[in-house]
Amino acid sequence: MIQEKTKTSAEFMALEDKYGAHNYHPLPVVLAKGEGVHVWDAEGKRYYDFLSAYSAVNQGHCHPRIINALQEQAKKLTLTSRAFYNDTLGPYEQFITEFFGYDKVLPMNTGVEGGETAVKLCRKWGYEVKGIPTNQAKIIFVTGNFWGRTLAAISSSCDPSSTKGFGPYMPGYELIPYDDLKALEEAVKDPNVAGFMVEPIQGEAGVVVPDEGYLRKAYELCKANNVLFIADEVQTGIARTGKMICCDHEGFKPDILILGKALSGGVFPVSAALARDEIMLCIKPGEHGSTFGGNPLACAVAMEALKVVEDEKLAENAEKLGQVFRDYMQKQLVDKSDYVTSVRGKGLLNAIIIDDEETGDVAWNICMKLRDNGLLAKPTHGNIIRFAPPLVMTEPQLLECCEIIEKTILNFS
Ligand code: IF1
Repeated sequence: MIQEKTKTSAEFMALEDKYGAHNYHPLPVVLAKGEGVHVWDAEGKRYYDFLSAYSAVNQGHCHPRIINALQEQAKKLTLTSRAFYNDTLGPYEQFITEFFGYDKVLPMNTGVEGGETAVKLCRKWGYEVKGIPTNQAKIIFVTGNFWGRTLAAISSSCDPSSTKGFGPYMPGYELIPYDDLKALEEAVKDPNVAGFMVEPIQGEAGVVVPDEGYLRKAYELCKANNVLFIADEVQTGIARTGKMICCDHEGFKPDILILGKALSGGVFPVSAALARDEIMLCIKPGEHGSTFGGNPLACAVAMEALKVVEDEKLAENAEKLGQVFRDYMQKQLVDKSDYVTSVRGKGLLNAIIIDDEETGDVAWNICMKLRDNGLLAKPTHGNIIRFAPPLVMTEPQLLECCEIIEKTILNFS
């Protein structure tokens, strides 16, 4: 049998262009292998991964313990559907609810399904517990939010690239500015408001960090007005910002916690909505779910992925290395480069802001040069470059990456 010649990166990109929907504009690099903080392209060139699949690979690519959990479970039972019980879902539900301190979990697959679950739980609670008149429930979102691509998710977006051409939109949503307690204080006075859904740090918007205390005060305003505080921790959760969930920085527990991405270490789509019984039991048998939600493979992978985060102290590492990263960027780039106006973030969710009003593609070209220099990152919203490496990175590796970023930008023209 003639050995098929391995394709070049160009050939792989051509295949995607010819046979795949054009719903992305990827950086031109074709990845073929991942291990820990590194990925390799089709020609065998190694890179540091500074995107971590948008914070889904916090535990590092192909973590051996998580891969092993996947392989072992895959040999036994992968999917039963929820038509029957199975021997992994209950132990997983006990594990994850004890891990995060909630009564119950509703297991789903993608982050946006976690968000949809939270919206449905919140509305149902609004009618059955708060006593909002039928179909009058409102949920408050903030400008700059991003929680996925479904029609329910984009209905809360104010970004034309998410909304244009997909109307009509879901009713019952209200938008207020992010990091604006006055606006929230006004909005929650409406007796028909059932919930407030917010990202503790806005990822897609460009790693927008609210003022210290905003989240805690927002939570207190919700509490005082019998409104559910819903934390979308799909991107900020699972140790990314230096705590297990980002709300831990301000010492309160969201009424509904949405997790996804690194809940599986990037090995399998696993998401979850966690809540206390008063909220969770508003959804009755047959009112919500999904074919793959809580499947045995997902349960085995997610349990091991969470154990890895705890055993390897990834939150502590993210807290420590995040400070090193921001200090380095401030000293070597913000203070020295005409291109970089600021650095911001928490833990290992950070971004630098590129001053490129005139061209609009400086950030992209910097990312192309970073790729040439062996580090992968991608801009968001034009002039913001997000830097989010796997949380298993060591300090020497981080410093090596800081030098790559510094050299690339200081030599950029
Ligand atoms: C893409 C963005 C990041 C999320 C938050 C829910 C979801 C996401 C805070 C939905 C998903 C992903 C989507 C992915 C790229 C990535 C992304 F650029 F799109 F916005 F991270 F910032 N809540 N974010 O960030 O989770 O359904 O995707 O599993 O669509 O390209 P999902």
